[in-house]
Amino acid sequence: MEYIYKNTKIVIKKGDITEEDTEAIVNAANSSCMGGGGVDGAIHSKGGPAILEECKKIRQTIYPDGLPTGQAVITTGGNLKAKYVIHTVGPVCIPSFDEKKKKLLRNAYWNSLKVAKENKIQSIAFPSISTGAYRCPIEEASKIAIKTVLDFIDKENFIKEVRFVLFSDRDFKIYEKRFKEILDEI
Ligand code: AR6
Repeated sequence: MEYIYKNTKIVIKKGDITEEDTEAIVNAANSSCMGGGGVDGAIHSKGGPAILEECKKIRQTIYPDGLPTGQAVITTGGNLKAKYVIHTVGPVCIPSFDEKKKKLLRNAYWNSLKVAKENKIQSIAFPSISTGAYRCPIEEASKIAIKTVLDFIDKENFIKEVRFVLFSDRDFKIYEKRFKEILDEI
């Protein structure tokens, strides 16, 4: 589904984020920033070694102890269609998804958008951060994802398009339902 929110096109779709042609795609990374499984593994594998090279430089310079949860950094997109990858780290929701974790998930979306803005990026695609290996419940995480993006647009109306790219039918349907509910509340 598509919706225009204050000049920004919001798209909710099912797909593989590594195929997206937005200027940037977001990676649900871990704090090592050196790759992993899930969407992270897919991005590094399709994007090629140039992404890891830049991640290593980031680790050697600004984040020697790793990328803190909720922060975001940018690298090349390597061989991907997207010119950039914005790497962020969501919270781990085992054993619980408490208020602190919710704030960290919000920060992951917010800081990814902030990095996009700083780099004058006009379009961005997000996966469902933290709802895979990090086990945050997607019913609640989807609400945080969508609300944070709308809040950022309210504050910093800068971006032409934001896509939420969901890997399964189930996740796609949850996001679509959540988005409609949020729009009804506005
Ligand atoms: N395109 C879009 N979404 C995808 C793709 C893809 N190609 N592949 C998986 N997903 P996860 P997390 C979905 O586990 O929970 C990694 O090992 C997936 O179905 O990738 O934030 C990192 O290195 C799920 O809905 O990320 C970290 O160690 C969503 O992406 C850790 O996992 C997120 O699942 C991060 O865990």
